[in-house]
Amino acid sequence: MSSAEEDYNFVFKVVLIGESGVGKTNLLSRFTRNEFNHDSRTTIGVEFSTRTIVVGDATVKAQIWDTAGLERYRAITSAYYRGAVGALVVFDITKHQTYDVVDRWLKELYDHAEPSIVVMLVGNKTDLAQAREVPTEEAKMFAEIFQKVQKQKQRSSQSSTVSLGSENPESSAPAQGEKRPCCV
Ligand SMILES: Nc1nc2c(ncn2[C@@H]2O[C@H](COP(=O)(O)OP(=O)(O)OP(=O)(O)O)[C@@H](O)[C@H]2O)c(=O)[nH]1
Ligand SMILES: [Mg+2]
Repeated sequence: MSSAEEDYNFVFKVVLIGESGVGKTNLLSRFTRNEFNHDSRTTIGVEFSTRTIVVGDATVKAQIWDTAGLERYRAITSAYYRGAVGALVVFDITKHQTYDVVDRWLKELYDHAEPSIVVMLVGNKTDLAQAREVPTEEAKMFAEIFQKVQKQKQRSSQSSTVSLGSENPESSAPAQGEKRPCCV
């Protein structure tokens, strides 16, 4: 490959989701360019940036998709969840309303993304601790409960797939010498 930036072993797609104004675009610009903008404009649709990092022996290119939080772009943005291996669900610790709707964002995510997606809940704007409306413990507890429920769901869907696949194998195989009615 031509440049160091292009020299990588894996590309991981990650999506940033959450209410408008929680700071998704700034999280991304800080991570990819170390930039912060005090009056950034609302994102229209989706944008993406990348940053290549070394993890153990592998060089990983994180391809991070920043989505618009505004409701009117929802149909466009949810189309970008497909193929993502990770998602950051972001809320603003100084605005309880942005935390109250996190479960809606999660539902939206799981409706469109792979069930195996790794999700992280991010309480942003921690520099404004004096205006905090969402206690850390509350958000932590929510994340832990959500993770447990999600794991249980995954386990039960895996076991039902196995039992569907292996259910009564004799019933689908014709007995020796027996002829099954078939199609024309
Ligand atoms: N104090 C403080 N302000 C922040 C922080 N992150 C973002 N902001 C400010 O919050 C406002 C919204 O930030 P954005 O990054 O544009 O928010 P967004 O989530 O991308 O919003 P949409 O694109 O509309 O979905 C901007 O004025 C930012 O400067 C932070 O960590 N601390
Ligand atoms: Mg934005």
